Amino acid sequence: MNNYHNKKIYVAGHTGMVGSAVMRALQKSGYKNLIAVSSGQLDLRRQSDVEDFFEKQKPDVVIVAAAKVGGILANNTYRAEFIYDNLMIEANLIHASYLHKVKKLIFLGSSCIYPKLAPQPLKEEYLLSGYLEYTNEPYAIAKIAGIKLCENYFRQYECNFISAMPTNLYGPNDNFDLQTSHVLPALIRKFHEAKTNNNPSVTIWGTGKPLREFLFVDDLAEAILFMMEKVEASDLYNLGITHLNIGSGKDISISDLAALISDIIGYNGKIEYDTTKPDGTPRKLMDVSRINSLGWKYKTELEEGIKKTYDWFLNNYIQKV
Ligand code: GFB
Repeated sequence: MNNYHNKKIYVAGHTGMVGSAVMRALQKSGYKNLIAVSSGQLDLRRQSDVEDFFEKQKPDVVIVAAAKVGGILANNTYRAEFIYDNLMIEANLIHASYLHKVKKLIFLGSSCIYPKLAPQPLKEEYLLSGYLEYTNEPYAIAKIAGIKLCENYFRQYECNFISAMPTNLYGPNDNFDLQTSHVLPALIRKFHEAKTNNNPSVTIWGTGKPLREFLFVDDLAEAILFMMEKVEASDLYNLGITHLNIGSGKDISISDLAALISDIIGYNGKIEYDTTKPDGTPRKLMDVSRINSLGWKYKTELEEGIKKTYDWFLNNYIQKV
């Protein structure tokens, strides 16, 4: 168990859904020495600016929650940005952390790193065992590179840098833009607006057949603190694994998710499917037995998490018409 309570912790990407959840979890756990800087003040794609920041701030722990993220359409549209921005952000933060002797770094990826048709549930060992899903290949390649950066900065420089691979996340401070968001927040907004405007139907993308696993973002934040305090690089790499899957271990079809969200919001109209939009990976359920056996398990069931996210949407995001 590492006690970083008097150490300086830098949360890169602190204003995003994951970064803000990590800040909440750190503050709730009594961590006081936190540093954060907005993307307007520091462009993490600029290597010299990142190294100047580290020279000045000298963080002891770095949590890499900064990334260019989005749903299936954003990934498939801004393909160059998803690979370039994420490669630059992670390479600069990981290299600067090495140069400035950061004691612990946690890198965040996503379950899309796994091959499109790998056996389910996905074990950590399945990484790089097959072709990736086309729609999010740029993002996945960048995140796989981040995992490999952490692993090899451990092997060559003994850096205590580890990677967490969360499943599809949702929760407060999510992105509700209908073009760039992930499915769960998009459906919350679609069903809310359809109910408010008495629309006869809601159109969702694809066939509704794909299955997705979901994890409430505050549960992920607790997993990140758990890994910061209790998982060392040597624990992982000497076991022959390069990262830990973080998820609920349960998945649901997009159609059933839509029906659940519609029911929670109280919408009574029809659900229609726009099959011109991509389905993406048919399924990406992760095996989370490793992190569970180490001592972390998800807490928030999907229905409860959707209700909490809808409440946040109503109190913080709702478009005043
Ligand atoms: O959440 P999502 O955008 O990303 O889409 P992925 C999940 C599934 O929901 C797809 C369907 O089959 C979508 O077609 N879907 C239905 C919708 N209606 C909607 C809608 O209104 N909006 C959205 N966005 N989807 C992402 C990767 O894949 O998963 C990222 O592209 C990242 O890189 C993320 O890994 C976690 O789960 O398919």
